[in-house]
Amino acid sequence: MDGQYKLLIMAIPAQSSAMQDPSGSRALSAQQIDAYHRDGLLIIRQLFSADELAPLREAYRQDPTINGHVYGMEDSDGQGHPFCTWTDLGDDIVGMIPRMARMIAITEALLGEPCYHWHSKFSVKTSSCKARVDWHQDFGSWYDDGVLLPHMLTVGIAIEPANKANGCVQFVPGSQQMGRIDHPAGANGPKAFAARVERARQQLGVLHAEMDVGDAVFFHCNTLHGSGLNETDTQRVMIFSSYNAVSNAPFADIRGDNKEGAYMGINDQQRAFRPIVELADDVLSNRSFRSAFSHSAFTEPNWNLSGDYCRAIKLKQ
Ligand SMILES: O=C(O)CCC(=O)C(=O)O
Repeated sequence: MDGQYKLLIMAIPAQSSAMQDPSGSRALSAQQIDAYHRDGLLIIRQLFSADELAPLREAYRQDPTINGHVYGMEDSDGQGHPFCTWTDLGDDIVGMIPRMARMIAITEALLGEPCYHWHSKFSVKTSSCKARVDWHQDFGSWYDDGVLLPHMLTVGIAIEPANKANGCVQFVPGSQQMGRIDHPAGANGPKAFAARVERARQQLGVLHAEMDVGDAVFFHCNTLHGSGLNETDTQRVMIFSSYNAVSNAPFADIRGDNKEGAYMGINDQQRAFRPIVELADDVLSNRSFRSAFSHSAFTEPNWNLSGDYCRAIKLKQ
């Protein structure tokens, strides 16, 4: 299955014209935008330089609990995959990255319209982490937040190198064309879902998104993805920032019971449209931030969920 797929990875080098002039569709070539719509993902090499991310890497190494806010998302084997989530964007590095011009310009070029911030998270595989991220589509749960259209995407940024051995993210390219799949629920749900994912993997192939520090992958909210175990003694540290189209803000009357996403503890106000205050692309290189992550309000996960849907669990520190 693996490796059947030959993705033409579009790369723009650091300090390319896209970053110097990150406005609208000029951020990407037409070929890159076409590739995203075909594959449901687009990898941009060196969207951030290692120097820009160095203070964040250092802060994470000093405090991998992120001020005590890391929790586990339980996988299908009952293991906790470390996450730490935020929706409000402040003036520390993690609050600034999602607002930087290059992030917004590329997101809007791919969505084809203005965007706002949905949420961001650290997603980490420590060397001791025995968890995987089970295959899923993000829209599987976001749909139940009351959004009408899958006009949403996520940017995954490698803060530390991500490779096959330490559990880089895996994608089924083109799977966004399947539309939203029913996620595990009810008696036959998990079996049918697993069979459908397996069919998709066989037919469309799997891409391991190996990334160096500063590389980024933009992916559609219906693109199937997940990740395996970290078999190394390195840390796989990534930030995922998700965006919704401004025109696609949730409607209360179509809101469902988002059991799959409830564990993150994000409320309706935090999902509603809030204008994004865009920042210049030099805020990291100019060190205009107050701290790496000490000035962000992280969400408090929902600890008390029961049933066979995603759960937040405490991690051993
Ligand atoms: O960190 C990973 O491996 C995947 C994270 C993910 O799938 C998600 O946050 O939706």
